[in-house]
Amino acid sequence: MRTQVAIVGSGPSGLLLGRLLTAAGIDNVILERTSKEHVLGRVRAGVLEQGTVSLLDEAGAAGRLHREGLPHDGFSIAFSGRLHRIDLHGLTGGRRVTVYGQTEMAHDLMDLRNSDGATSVYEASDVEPHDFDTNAPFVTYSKDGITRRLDCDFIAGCDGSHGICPRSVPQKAVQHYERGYPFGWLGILVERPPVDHELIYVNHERGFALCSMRSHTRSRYYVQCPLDDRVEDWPDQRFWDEIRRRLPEAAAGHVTVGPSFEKSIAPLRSSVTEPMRFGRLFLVGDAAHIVPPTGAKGLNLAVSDVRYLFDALVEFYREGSEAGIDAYSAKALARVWKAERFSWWMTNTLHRFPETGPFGRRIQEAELDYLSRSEAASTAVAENYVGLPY
Ligand code: RFL
Ligand code: PHB
Repeated sequence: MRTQVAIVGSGPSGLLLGRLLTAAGIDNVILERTSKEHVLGRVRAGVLEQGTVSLLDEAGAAGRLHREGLPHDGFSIAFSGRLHRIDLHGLTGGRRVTVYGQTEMAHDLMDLRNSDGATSVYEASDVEPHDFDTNAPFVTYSKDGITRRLDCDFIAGCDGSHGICPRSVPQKAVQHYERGYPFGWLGILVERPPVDHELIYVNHERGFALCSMRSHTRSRYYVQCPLDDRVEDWPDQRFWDEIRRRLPEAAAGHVTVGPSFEKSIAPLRSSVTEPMRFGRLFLVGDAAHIVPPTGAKGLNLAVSDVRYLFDALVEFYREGSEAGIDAYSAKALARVWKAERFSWWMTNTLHRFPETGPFGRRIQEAELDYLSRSEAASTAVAENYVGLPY
């Protein structure tokens, strides 16, 4: 089989890149290790920046998002028994975010790919990129026990942090930056109305908590938990008791409990791989960088990478110019590092870090008190939360 762009991974970055390329007349094939159902079963991001929505619009994939997504003009941070609202709309000259599940976005993009008739191979095992330091790269994979070969012009590594593309890059050409955090997020989904019409991030002495949502009737909650906790340690009742203890009284009174239908624990990590291009292989999204979810940046960064790579590929195919391709890594990384910084800052400011002790706690209180009294500080948070310019 031959294509122009071989895309490894059918997460949001692979699907969106595929759709944009198809719409631009550039042939592409997606190779995904798992099944369609598995991709759609993962509950992850919920907050989309305006730039993300714009690119989905450009891809013709935002119809349902505009009907069902929830535009949010602000969010709140609870600390020391107080609530500080970040007025995203007022502080950023009218920008906002949209609450729409990553699962729904993946659904919409898969439906489009189906109607486009573009090729996706699900349950492709042993995917491996080859010869990407030449002008004739190819990818091998197995399907139904048969080894196959996909020749291409370029390989887009959209296969996440545990993917094969990030593992295939020449180790001596790579710089890897990494920071772990000594806790995870326990998240649940419940078919009950959210506590508030906007998100509430909570700094509490028992640990971080977040009240989010997927719709007016479906809530998503998270609490900070020890890294070695297991889902079985958290029956629903314990979760509800814990989140209510961490919330300010008024908000706690608005928690509508119900049976959770999804419960999972995610570790928190920051990492960046530099560069993001190796000859004819590009790393895109989580394959190149991970942020802790506190700033709601992971999916949005994957989408800005797609924006840069798509433009570069169009420039290559339409004008025969490699300038965009050559600039991809530096352009993407400039935005990535700013989102890394913001996500790290949000994480540091809102979580309980056992090792920093009372000093660290006082610094957090001072930081949050300053934030609540300074419009400049709140503006900086708002600007980053709605998304820095591409
Ligand atoms: P994905 O989504 O990990 O997709 C990669 C795909 O590649 C496949 N794959 C392979 N395919 C073929 N061969 C191989 N060897 C392969 N290895 C892997 C995988 O099966 C998968 O289908 O990466 P992508 O597309 O770059 O997308 C990144 C986003 O999924 C991620 O950044 C976000 O989910 C992060 N995130 C959030 N981001 C936001 O912007 N806003 C949020 O509110 C937000 N909340 C979150 C989050 C992530 C979370 N977790 C679970 C880490 C909340 C949580 C709890
Ligand atoms: C979510 O709704 O899953 C969500 C929202 C905001 C975050 C992280 C996750 O910062």
